[in-house]
Amino acid sequence: MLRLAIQKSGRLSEDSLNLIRECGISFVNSSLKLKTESTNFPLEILYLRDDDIPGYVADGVADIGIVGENVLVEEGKQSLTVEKLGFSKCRLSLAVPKTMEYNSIQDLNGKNIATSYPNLLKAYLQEQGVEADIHTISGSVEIAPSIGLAEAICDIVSSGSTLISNGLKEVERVFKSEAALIANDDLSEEKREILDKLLFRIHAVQRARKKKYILLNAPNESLDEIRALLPSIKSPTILPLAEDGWSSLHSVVNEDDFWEIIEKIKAAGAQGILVIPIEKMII
Ligand code: PRT
Ligand code: ZN
Repeated sequence: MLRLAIQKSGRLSEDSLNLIRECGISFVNSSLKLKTESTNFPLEILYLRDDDIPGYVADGVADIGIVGENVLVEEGKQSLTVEKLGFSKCRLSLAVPKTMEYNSIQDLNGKNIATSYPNLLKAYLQEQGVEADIHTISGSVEIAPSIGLAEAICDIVSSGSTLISNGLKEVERVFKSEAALIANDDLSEEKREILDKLLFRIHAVQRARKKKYILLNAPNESLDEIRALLPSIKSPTILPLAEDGWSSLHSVVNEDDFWEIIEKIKAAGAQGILVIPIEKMII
């Protein structure tokens, strides 16, 4: 059985659990439990604080884990990374009071900066040739300037609204982060095999998230033009419609460029276009 550590309750929890469920792995989830076993896959889930996950995986208490890269790199455990998972995207940024005149990172020389990420910040300041005092605090970093604890902060930002509501402005991006799957580097052969099976499923889920299934009707004379606009996995499926001279075309498009493609295929004569989410995609 493979042991997976995920965050018990916080910003990573729901997306981590959803990913495992979308992989077809069932388990009873209870926020009161500290661990649970899957009923249909050799996986046990441990619920932990995110900060403890890299250490537990490094020590082999858990075999694999899901954690933010910000925590992973801060703890110097980036070598455990198996792959990025594409959710919980955020950045670690430097921010100063919005009234402060700020021209470049050099303006932070000699300043006092509050953060929960002293290692990431130290490395960044060194790289930039800035000498500042780092004041490590474990939470509520954004209020440090207003209570006179620090002149600047270095904290996680996603929408930026926390900074704005605390009278701060983002001035430098120190580190870009997203959730990552990590693994102990000394897994037994049996556990490696289970991890490979899990990764196979994760890839099928991730591939599907980026794609849409598209169906459309078109007059036969437009089909070549439409086909050229629709890169499909192999080649699109084309079926005749009951109405003479018309066909139905089925294909797969990238989520990112599907609006652009849809305008073009409409212009080329496509009608009755349906765009459908794909649950799993194995190629
Ligand atoms: O209790 P535990 O220790 O497990 O959880 P935690 O409180 O330490 O972590 P949690 O749940 O807040 O975050 C877990 C992970 O989610 C982080 O390590 C990041 O990788 C990621 N993440 C993504 C974020 C955010 N977005 C985020 N917005 N982590 C924190 N924030 C906070 C930030 O600290 C700031 O207070 O949200 C505020 C800023 O948000 P915006 O949207 O106003 O900019
Ligand atoms: Zn934490």
